Amino acid sequence: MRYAVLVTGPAGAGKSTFSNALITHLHTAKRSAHLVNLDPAAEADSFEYEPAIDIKDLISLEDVMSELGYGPNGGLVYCFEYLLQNMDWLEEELGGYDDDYLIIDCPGQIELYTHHPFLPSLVRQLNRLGLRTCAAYLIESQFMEDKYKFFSGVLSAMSAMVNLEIPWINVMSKMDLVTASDNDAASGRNGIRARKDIARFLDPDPLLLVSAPGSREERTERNSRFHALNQAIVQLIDDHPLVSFLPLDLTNPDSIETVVSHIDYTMQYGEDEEPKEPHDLDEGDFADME
Ligand SMILES: Nc1nc2c(ncn2[C@@H]2O[C@H](COP(=O)(O)OP(=O)(O)OP(=O)(O)O)[C@@H](O)[C@H]2O)c(=O)[nH]1
Ligand SMILES: [Mg+2]
Repeated sequence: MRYAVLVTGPAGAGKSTFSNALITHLHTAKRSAHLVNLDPAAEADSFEYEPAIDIKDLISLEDVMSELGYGPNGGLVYCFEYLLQNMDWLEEELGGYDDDYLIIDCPGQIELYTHHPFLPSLVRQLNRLGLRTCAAYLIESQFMEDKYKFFSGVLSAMSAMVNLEIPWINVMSKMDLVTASDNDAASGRNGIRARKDIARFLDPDPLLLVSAPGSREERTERNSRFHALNQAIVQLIDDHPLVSFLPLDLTNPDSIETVVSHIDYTMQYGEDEEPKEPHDLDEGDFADME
């Protein structure tokens, strides 16, 4: 069985860094994992691991911009559409990987996750080719700085989930930039939070996060229409409680392990594997006991 993890999320969320960390972690656990780069704008020297499959071997943003005269955003959309029209290339590239774990590092253009047909088509193709696929959607811990920013992150995760309809986990990345301890203020670039405040964002109850009706916060909000809009959005999120986040702190191996075990579970990794027969013991196996 082949497995694919789509590492998704907005620009700069830490997708490429997480993809590399995931591969290092899987290799340490003696598991076979390969990087697939789907970002036609990625710099060649930005990868710690050489991508086993690289969209830039099919088409690169640089070529599209210089040869077809596209700007950077139109050029990216052109690259994705080109890949969709050349799926046999991807099929051929994937052909060499059996029983492998492919980490697919996706680009950060938000339109890919909201309305563009690229990722849903890609997922259909991967399913057709028999790959068991799940997605990890990353938003970074600075989204916890402010509840309105946070709700926009939750909405982007929801729309991406609804768009793709595959097993899914949401990850709050760069948790090393948030610290729960007053004694370690230097490490908390994105602010110091009490543990319970962090927990409120990771498993959010939106109605509790938003300012209560009649509260001082609500009364001092300059624009009551802004407040009403927020209430409506929060109610929507509350009515569809799809989103909670796993914290990811790349400086802590236990944190990566927890995220990996959720990905494995989500994809039912190893469920179809035949149990390995123990080899017959012979005298050599007892040599060091003598
Ligand atoms: N402190 C900290 N910085 C991180 C972490 N992950 C990524 N970064 C930094 O965040 C920036 C963006 O990281 P990338 O991994 O390139 O993010 P990306 O999502 O692949 O970005 P795009 O592909 O451009 O959308 C880089 O400067 C990284 O060094 C993290 O866990 N902690
Ligand atoms: Mg990247």
